Amino acid sequence: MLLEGSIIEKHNEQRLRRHNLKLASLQDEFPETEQIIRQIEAFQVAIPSWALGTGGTRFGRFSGGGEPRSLEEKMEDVGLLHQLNRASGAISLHIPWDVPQDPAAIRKLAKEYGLTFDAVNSNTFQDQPHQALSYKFGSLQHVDKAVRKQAIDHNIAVIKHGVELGSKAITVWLSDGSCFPGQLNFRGAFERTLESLQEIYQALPADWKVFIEYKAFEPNFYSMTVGDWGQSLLYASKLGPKAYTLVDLGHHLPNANIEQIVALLLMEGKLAGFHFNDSKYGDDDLTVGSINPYQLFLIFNELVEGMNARNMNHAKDLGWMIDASHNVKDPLEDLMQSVEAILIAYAQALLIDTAALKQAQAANDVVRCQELLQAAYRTDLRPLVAEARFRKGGALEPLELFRSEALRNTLIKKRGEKTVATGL
Ligand code: PSV
Ligand code: MN
Ligand code: MN
Repeated sequence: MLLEGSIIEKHNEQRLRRHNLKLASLQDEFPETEQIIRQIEAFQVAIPSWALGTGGTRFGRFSGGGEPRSLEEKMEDVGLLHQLNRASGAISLHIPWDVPQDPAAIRKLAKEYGLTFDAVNSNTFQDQPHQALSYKFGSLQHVDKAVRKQAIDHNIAVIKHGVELGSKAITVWLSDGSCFPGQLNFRGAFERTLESLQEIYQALPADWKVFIEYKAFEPNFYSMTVGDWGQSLLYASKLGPKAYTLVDLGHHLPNANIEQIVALLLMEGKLAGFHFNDSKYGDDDLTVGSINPYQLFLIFNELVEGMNARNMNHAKDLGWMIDASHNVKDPLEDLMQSVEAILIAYAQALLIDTAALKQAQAANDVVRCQELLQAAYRTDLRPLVAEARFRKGGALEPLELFRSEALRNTLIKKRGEKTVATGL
């Protein structure tokens, strides 16, 4: 562990009086605070292994130093995050960026850090150095059966890696599609992709799920073979009960009503979970809640309402993950901000007076509906999130502690100024 427990205790002692005052004021106003704190305590958000280094863009990459050089160091980073916020107890691996050489040792390390392995991700959007056939014109959709087989085999190998680590799902994101009209027969591409996915589906262990992630554009700019939730849901429905649709918030066309998509996928029992991030234009992968926190809150409103209606376990029945990374922030600080934004939105959604909202909806009282939502959204629930963290041994102000202890410098000293994490 990079951080001694006593440092967190000291940090908390210095802030406890102020924190308790803010908490008491919320407890005074809202009888449901205790219940909300407990629900936040149970909630964990998985960290993608590829967000621990500076993301970069296709124009350049500016490392901040001390980036993890191996899977073990990525786990060390997530372990540190989890120690600080007690809400990042899972890591999601991307193969082949994170191939575990010694699974037993990796599992042992995860245990030491208190981490579990979230969904594993396959990668058929890049050609790897020793790969026989190219994915330039697609992978699971490819017109050449041999390329499809190579991509299918890769996905099956990813499942095997996941089994060794205790993951329970594979996320398939395909860059397949076309860049120009006429390049692709849409129906043919769909059918070939479905057939390939069926083979991957057959390889799933009994207790596994496959998450089909859609994306409107990039790297293909005319059509994407899994371009929207309709297409993903078609694949998931045709595949069977172990297949679900994964929503990455940045993968929609501008102004899409993501909360409505989420509500309907949940209603159909086909929502896999999330890749949380935020965006202004496209797949910007910006820090969660940095551009449009109200949308995030509205999504959580649908989630809480829908999961309650279906008697679902908020913490366990969906996949909660971040997919954000970029060029200008310290990746660990950025992830702390993202996790915090998710927990705040969740807490605010839990605060909504749902009985009153139902009544107002039934009475077509549109003004009251808006007032009820915004009353929750405009309440500062940060003390509840901090309290949940505190009760689990985390820091009241994780970001502040990360800075005051100069933890990035510790990482730089350990790993070097010019390290590059494997990934995009
Ligand atoms: C694609 O844009 C994506 O969102 C998928 O989840 C990939 O696995 C990930 O980003 C790769 O960076
Ligand atoms: Mn994603
Ligand atoms: Mn993306």
